Amino acid sequence: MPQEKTLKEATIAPRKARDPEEVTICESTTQMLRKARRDGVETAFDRAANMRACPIGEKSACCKHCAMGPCRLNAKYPYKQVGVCGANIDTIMSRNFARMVATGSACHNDHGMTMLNVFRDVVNGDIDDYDIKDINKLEQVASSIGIEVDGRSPKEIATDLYQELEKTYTQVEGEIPFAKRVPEKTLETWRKLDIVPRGAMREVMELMSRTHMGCDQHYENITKQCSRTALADGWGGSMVATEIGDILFGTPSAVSVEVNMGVLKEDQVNIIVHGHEPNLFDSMIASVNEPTLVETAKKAGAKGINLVGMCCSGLEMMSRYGVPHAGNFMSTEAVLVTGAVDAMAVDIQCIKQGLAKVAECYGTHLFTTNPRCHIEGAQHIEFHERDPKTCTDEVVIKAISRFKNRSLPIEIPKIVSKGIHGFSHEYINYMLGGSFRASYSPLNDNIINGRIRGVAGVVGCVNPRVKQDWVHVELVKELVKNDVLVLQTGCSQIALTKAGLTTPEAAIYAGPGLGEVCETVGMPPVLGFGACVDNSRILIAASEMVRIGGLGDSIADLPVAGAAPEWMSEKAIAIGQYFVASGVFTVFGVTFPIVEETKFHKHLFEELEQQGLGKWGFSPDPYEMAKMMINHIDKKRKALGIDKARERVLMDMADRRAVDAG
Ligand code: BF8
Ligand code: SF4
Repeated sequence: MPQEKTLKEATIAPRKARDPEEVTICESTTQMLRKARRDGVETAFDRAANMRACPIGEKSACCKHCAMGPCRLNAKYPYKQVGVCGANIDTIMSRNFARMVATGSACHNDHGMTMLNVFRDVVNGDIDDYDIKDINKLEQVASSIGIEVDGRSPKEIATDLYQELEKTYTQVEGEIPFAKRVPEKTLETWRKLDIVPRGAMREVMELMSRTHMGCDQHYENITKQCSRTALADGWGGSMVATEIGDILFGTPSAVSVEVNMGVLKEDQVNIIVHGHEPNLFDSMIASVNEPTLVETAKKAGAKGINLVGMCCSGLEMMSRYGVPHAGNFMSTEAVLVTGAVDAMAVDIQCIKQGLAKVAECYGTHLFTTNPRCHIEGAQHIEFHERDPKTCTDEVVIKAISRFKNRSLPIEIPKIVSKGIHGFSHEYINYMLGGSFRASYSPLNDNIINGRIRGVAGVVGCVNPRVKQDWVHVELVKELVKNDVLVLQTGCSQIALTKAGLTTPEAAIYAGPGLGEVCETVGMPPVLGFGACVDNSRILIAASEMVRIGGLGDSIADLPVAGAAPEWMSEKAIAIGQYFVASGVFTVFGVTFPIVEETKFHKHLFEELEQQGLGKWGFSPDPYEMAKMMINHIDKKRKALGIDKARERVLMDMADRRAVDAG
């Protein structure tokens, strides 16, 4: 049996082993980590237990930007030393931080640009396999940046939209197109600080150039370019990815979805798509529904072909089509341990190289599909948007043959959580106001009258340095208990779904004010917005709250806060920086890559706010994090003069309950 042989060959005895219950609260992952241990298979959880985070790198106190170094400073005495070139701790840390922002922004922009290229090819008739699914959205996006839509054909509008949005990437002077959507006062602040993005390629290039040895050596000036590059992500590449995704694949609206490893089916061919761009997934949906392939699967003894998603690819398709989702980033190796996955197809970003070894152990086909992402040991079948099914059909065929030859025992955790997802900005408008008076006014009203204390975006990764999902879940429970409405994206949204907080019934976790609103509208206290690029939906929601009025003139005035409690990726740092630059207090957990009590730290954690932007915060503790966010929300309520309203509401409700009880 070739599969048995590979399983034995790959056997690794972890040096240090932590109890699965200690490293995750996800029951499926726990069960699979136990099985992995029995099978002698290693995962990132084991590697994290055996790889102590480098204490110097963790605080960003080292530099390897030239061969006079690498230089490392002492994080305990940061100002005692400088690098060989004389760079001090603030320069070294801000340059390292800048490169994280540049990489994160580059990732989202690269993704957005791929989407835009597909859109161009669809409009020009060079691609037949995709189409413009949402004409309404096309018109909305076009008119939001000043493109005439009345009396014009979708093709005319789309052609102009493509040409305009291309500037998001390629423009060298001026302001990116979606700057037009930024609330006026926020944009004014950016102009004053000279941080309005020109074009993403230029901003990323300039940030990389500035961080070369001997170039920009003032942390404040580096931070400015960090903001501009990060804003080119949030209001640029990510926003294009979201909007074009909606135009091509449909704008999400509330949909009930099954999440967790129990969505795998023992008697079916199981295929997982993991990564970030929706193109591969959309074509995979077409392939698994291809009658000849379904027939082949049946002939191989399968009841059918079961397609599920993971990470952000999964979120893209669960929000739009209700496709089941098997789990977040720290479950991608664990899911292969079920032995039930016949093929996993990946595209870009957050794809652990460790998957190749685990896939080999269980005889799962691991396919890379994107020219940007090959993995040693994985099979590469390149995906071309102009001919997408050649790749996805082949993945399905290989998956069927693996199903036919399954020889290892299969163990699928019987755990599934249902949740409601697909809360696009457009759907929230409709949900709150109905189709005739779609509006954010009810949201603003409920914030002003105090039923909803404020809004928090809780987003981002999971990280084996902390207990998987736990920080997310505890933080969100604490926030909703205190009447803070939570918006979610990314791996966080999956963590909360598994914990049961994305159903309308979860209103019982909410405080009395938020609970009442949830019950009236029939919505969960935690609204899933989708993948990480869909953090741009949160920016749009915040802008809409400003536009509707009553909550200040800029995003920085709103009673809102953000958090990425289990972050790990450079994309998360770029997202954090664009939220901060947009005016949002943003708290990160796990660790923060800066030495405390340094000038650069003070700049990010205090001074940016004084410039009219948001600011960074840090705490690894979910309760402390919630407290920081709630205090910030209350500070903003007070500044808006709406702090008293909340006291009245809570008193009213207590009175009402007393009356009811009577
Ligand atoms: O972009 S939340 S682990 S999957 S980086 Fe990655 Fe983090 Fe998950 Fe999607 Ni986002
Ligand atoms: Fe050292 Fe300066 Fe070179 Fe960095 S750029 S490695 S601090 S000499």
